[in-house]
Amino acid sequence: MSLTLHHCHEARSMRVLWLLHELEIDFELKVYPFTELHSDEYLRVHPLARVPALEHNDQVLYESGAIIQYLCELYSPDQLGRLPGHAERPAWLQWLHFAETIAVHGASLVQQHLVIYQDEMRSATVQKLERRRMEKGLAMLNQHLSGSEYLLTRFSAVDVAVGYSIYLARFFTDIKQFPELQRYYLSLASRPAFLTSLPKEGDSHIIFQQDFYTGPA
Ligand SMILES: N[C@@H](CCC(=O)N[C@@H](CS)C(=O)NCC(=O)O)C(=O)O
Repeated sequence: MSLTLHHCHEARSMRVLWLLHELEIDFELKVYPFTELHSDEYLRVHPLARVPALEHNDQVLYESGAIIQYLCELYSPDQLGRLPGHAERPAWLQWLHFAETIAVHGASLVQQHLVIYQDEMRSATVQKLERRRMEKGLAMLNQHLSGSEYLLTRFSAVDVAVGYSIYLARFFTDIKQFPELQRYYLSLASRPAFLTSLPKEGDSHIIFQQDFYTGPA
């Protein structure tokens, strides 16, 4: 069995890295600088030169949600996954994909704050819109989590998918305004597998050089 994850620190591939650590299976990790994905070699793995990409034997997958579902079905159908027929299967699928509803706004804010570095090219309107739409998603999560430890009845891979999206959102909004969500995130962020998926002290090529990026009010 050969399993290789292509990863950039703090990017969506962190979801897959975190999940692989939760699964406690052997894999090879290839880490790239975020700005250096466009080599001919990597374009042969992922035609859009993005991360994550997962190679499993002769199979290549490059959507984090699909990769999470694939890995759960192979390695943890009953613990981290929920198979068809399980009462929580519809909710499991919904949260898995809801993770991207939050993350797309985070990714847009990364572009606004970190990728576009000429001030005159940034848009205060786009920043406000993206942050507010992201916060609406976080508020909905906050409500859902009231009195619940996890998104489903027990920890599963959808907590990994959504947990990464909250990790990303924290750079652009103060999650203290969502107390249930903050409690949930802090609990996820203390898991050994999450901590192992973070960049290590001194790692270069991290995306976030600051703890918080302030935008227009
Ligand atoms: N929906 C995809 C999004 C993948 C994606 O856009 N990844 C970003 C990092 S978070 C990327 O590789 N960006 C590099 C680029 O766009 O050049 C997923 O969830 O895997």
